[in-house]
Amino acid sequence: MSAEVPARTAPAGGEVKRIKLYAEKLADGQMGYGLEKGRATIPGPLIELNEGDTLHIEFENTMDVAASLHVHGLDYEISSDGTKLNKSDVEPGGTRTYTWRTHAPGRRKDGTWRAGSAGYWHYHDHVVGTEHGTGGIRKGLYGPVIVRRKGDVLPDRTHTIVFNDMLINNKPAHSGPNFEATVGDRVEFVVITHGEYYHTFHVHGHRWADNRTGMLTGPDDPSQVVDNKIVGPADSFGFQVIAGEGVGAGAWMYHCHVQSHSDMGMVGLFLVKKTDGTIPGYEPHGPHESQQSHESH
Ligand SMILES: [Cu+2]
Repeated sequence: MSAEVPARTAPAGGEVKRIKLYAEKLADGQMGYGLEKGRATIPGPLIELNEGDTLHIEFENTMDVAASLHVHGLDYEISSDGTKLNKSDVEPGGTRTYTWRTHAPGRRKDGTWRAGSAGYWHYHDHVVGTEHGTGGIRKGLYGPVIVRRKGDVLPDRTHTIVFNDMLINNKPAHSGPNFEATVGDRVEFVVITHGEYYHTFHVHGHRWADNRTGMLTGPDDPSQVVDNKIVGPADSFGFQVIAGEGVGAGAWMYHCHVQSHSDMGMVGLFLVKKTDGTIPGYEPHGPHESQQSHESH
């Protein structure tokens, strides 16, 4: 159990990395990003970097409408903005390399402090439907980005939860997504909001610190500990929990806490199993397909 041995931590960055990313139409009319042709998902793949890394993304648009890639929080030149305004979108069938850079924090020559890139960020289309990508985002063209600082604690597993209009990860209302873990696992959540509404993200039985990492650095860390957070369009944050810590296994709900939104189905489950694989008091019913997760190695 990961909470009983020293946590693994992020190394220093400085690497130059390359990936391919595809924008694709999905069978149900939605749209997704994927690392391989035919494997697009909603949300798109988790992109993880360490402060100081550079990422070159060879982006291929396999769709019949122009699309793009626009990132929040990272450093990019205007040619990697991913907007029609700067002609950095990609025509149907076209490819373009977007370059994202990151940096560690440090003191400027004028004595002020420059923030580092570390954070829970996200990327999305900025072209489909309107010049703000309103149609692309609505159909699923979005995904998570994590930039870690040297020494940040690494999770066993990362899950992404996107409140997009009244849906979670573009799945039908009342159908999750659900995420599985075993008691003691160190589980990381990236929470992103898109669309027209403000929401409140709440998870049962677990809480986090309202700061960059979602974790307290020690007994004197003044960050507020919360289990509920208001989020609006294009907000993103993340945190880690030890699954079932102090509370045990169970089907723990997470949901938007705007009451009418919960009632309309903005609800999923954090399914925390005992080591024997069982979940006390939980009888699966209805659609409860578990989401793919990003396992750490
Ligand atoms: Cu809501």
